[in-house]
Amino acid sequence: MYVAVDIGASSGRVIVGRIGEGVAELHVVHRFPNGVVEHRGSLYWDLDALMVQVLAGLAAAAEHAVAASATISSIGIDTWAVDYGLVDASGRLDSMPFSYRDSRGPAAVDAVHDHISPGQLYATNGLQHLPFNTLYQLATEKNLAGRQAMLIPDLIALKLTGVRRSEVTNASTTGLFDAVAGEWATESFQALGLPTGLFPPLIRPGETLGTLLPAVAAQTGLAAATPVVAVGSHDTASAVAAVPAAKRNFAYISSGTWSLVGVELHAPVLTEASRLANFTNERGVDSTVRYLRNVGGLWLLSESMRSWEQEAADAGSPTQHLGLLALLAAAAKEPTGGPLIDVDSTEYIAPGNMPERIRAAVGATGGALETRPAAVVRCIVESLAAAYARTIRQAVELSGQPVEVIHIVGGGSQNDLLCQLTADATGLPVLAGPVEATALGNILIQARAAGAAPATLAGLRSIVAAAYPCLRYEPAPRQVTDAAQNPDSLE
Ligand code: ADP
Ligand code: LRH
Repeated sequence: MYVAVDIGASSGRVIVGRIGEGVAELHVVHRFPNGVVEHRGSLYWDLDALMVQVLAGLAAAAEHAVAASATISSIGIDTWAVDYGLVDASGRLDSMPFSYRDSRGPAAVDAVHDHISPGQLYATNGLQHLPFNTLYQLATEKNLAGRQAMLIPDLIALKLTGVRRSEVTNASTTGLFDAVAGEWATESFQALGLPTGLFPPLIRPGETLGTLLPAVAAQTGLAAATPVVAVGSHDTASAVAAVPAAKRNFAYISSGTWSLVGVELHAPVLTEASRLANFTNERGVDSTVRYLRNVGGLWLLSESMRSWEQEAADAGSPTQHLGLLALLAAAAKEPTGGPLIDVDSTEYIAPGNMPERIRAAVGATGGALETRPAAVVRCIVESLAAAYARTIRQAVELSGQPVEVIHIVGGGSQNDLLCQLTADATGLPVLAGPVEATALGNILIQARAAGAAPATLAGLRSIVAAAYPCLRYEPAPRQVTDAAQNPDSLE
């Protein structure tokens, strides 16, 4: 049995998995919420609280294994990208890690670009410009002397094993990684005045990081010799590894807090057109390139729900708000063709008052959006589907990779309305699921490292396809003139 620690920006889980021929059995042993915490006007992740949950999850995994008369072969860790903590020589954290939703990254963008232009940066790192990319956050640090920067999954791994490494798929989201060489971009560190040893050395998915510290083993009931294996520690890299694609010509959407929309390539696309379209070349498992865009995600919906819940609580009727499924059902009954927003806009990154911001954005383009939650949810979901379609079309044009089918994985794959509207907007079939693709990708890489799963990504994906049949959404028939301009495959 393998254990996946998988923490997204809105929730985390610890999952135990068993892999066999055509078998990928998952058992969620621990689930917990995640979210930014505000402290003196800044936004952070409460790593101590997350570690409490990770340890509780590992203890639950140990109990599960005992009950099943099995042993835990290894542990893999993945989380959201970009963010890091600074540790001193003893491994102690300076402060809670900042969240990418904090305003400090955007504030440092111009200063970084004074040292390296956006064009120079893209030529090396091939990374989508997001104002919260690690390099902008690092530019705000006052004291890096004697400190090492550790990305969140690497930080959790450090706390479990005492070993410091930087997993390569997540390193590729820092802006300080060479997309062609697959190594740290030493010259970028130098140009920005950052110590070249700021991050620990790289480790690749499938390599063993270390074994549990005795204290961790004692606290969780796991064996002290249990290895922690590097997986695609960037959650999106693990999710893409587990996309159950049967053929080469697919696009994927990892749909959760964010939507990561793109194709898999074997070499980065570093053209000016790609930079201007703001596509990223993140590193995937097995040195693949995740050629994608970070498109706005279901954060727009969860954050809107948080506002409505708050409003209901303030009005003294905390139960008078609709839950997710009821909201989506109500939104499905709303008419098509209402106002759309640009879900990619950076104005939605920060928390707070989401429905008002959405209505203001619609208003700013001359439209009007009702305050009814169903209308707002319809606007969000339809805008997401439109952005998915636009992004896939661009990915095909910029990379030359044809697309015949779209796989949606992650929490958003359960959203019927989103899946159907995506099929309609793209004119392509959508295959939805699995929900827990990220944990599956995490576990499959561990199983392969143990010699218990196929060597190729295609082989790993065929296990997922056999174990988790997708739900298929066909695009609504288009009018004849429209259909003629939208052939079955995008090439
Ligand atoms: P992350 O890993 O980024 O935290 P997830 O992949 O867990 O995100 O996806 C979370 C999102 O999935 C939620 O914001 C919600 O919109 C959606 N979701 C979760 N459960 C369901 C469901 N039963 N039906 C439709 N959507 C769902
Ligand atoms: C998704 C994700 C995404 C990043 C964002 C910060 O969870 O890792 O790939 O762009 O979080």
